[in-house]
Amino acid sequence: MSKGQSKREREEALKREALIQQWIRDRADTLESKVVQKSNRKTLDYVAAQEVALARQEEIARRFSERKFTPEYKGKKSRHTERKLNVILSDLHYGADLDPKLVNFRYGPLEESRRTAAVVAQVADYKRQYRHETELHVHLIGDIIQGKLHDIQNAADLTTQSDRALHCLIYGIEFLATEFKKVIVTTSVGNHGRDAQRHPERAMQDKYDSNEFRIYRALKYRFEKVPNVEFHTPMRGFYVYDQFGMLGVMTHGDTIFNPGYPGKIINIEKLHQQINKFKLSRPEYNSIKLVGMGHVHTAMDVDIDGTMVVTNGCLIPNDEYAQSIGIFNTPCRQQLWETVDGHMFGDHRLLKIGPTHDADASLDKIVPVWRGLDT
Ligand SMILES: [Mn+2]
Repeated sequence: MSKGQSKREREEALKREALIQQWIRDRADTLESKVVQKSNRKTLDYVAAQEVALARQEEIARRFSERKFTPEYKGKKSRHTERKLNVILSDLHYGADLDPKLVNFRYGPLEESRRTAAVVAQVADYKRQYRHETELHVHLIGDIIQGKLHDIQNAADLTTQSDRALHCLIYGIEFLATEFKKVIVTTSVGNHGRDAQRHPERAMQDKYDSNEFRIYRALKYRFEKVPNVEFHTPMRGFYVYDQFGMLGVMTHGDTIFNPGYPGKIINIEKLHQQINKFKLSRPEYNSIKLVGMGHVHTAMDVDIDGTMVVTNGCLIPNDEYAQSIGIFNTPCRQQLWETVDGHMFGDHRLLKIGPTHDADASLDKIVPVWRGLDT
């Protein structure tokens, strides 16, 4: 306070100061109350929101507890279902004797025995838990032997080829007959097993008159007395079969249907036309649900306008002929699927065969390695 101020002046100054302080306090109170109000509002909003949410949850819970709809689907019942397991065995080309100096893989007696064993073992391992209700259908549809098609000096002699085919197939089918309550084998001939003297070119007439058909008949007689093996060797170039009232047709695929060039082009549009023509040829064929073929060496399944077309792979690795037309690797596959009432092409599995099987000596317990014509 400066000198010379009167008492009155000092009092005035103090009063002013007190007024300012009061104003600040009042302002602070106002501000404080505003902050409190704001936070109260927020709190109230929050509480209100919680209340609403709770009310909604209660309402939803009440509606759920009062709902009229109760689900009736309780999952699949594990009832007894008759099953037919189908396997296509084709394009085995036994006796081809592929030389690993000329192609990617060797394919001789050891490989063909082990590959056959690998296929039948995979068939036997399929859904073992349903074995008591499963019947096995083997579609043995051609190119069982390599034959003498492109060069009479290539591959094993025909007697050896037949012997090796009989060896592998007898051991293989015998094994399957110990695994399934019933095994039904139906055959169709391919192009490789043709009798070149009778049919130097593709067999158009009496196609059955072939080396392959002779092997099929030998197999049939071999299993004649085995009670759970049935063997059918129809002479016609295709056969129609019935499972649960649904029809399928099987053929090798070099005649009757022409699916395209092995491993190259499979013409769906052309196949569609051929299938339709086939279906129209007889009223009962109209309902055919499945068309199975070998020949193309390419495993494929395609639904063409409601008809399942299943083409098979092969057992033989890529051969010199395939290599010559620019095919250098062929995945070796055989087709396996289950048919149940109402489902012609049900659960499906591609059986894969490859070099690991060639090296697996444990497979010799199922199909021993062929040891020669003099044993
Ligand atoms: Mn073939």
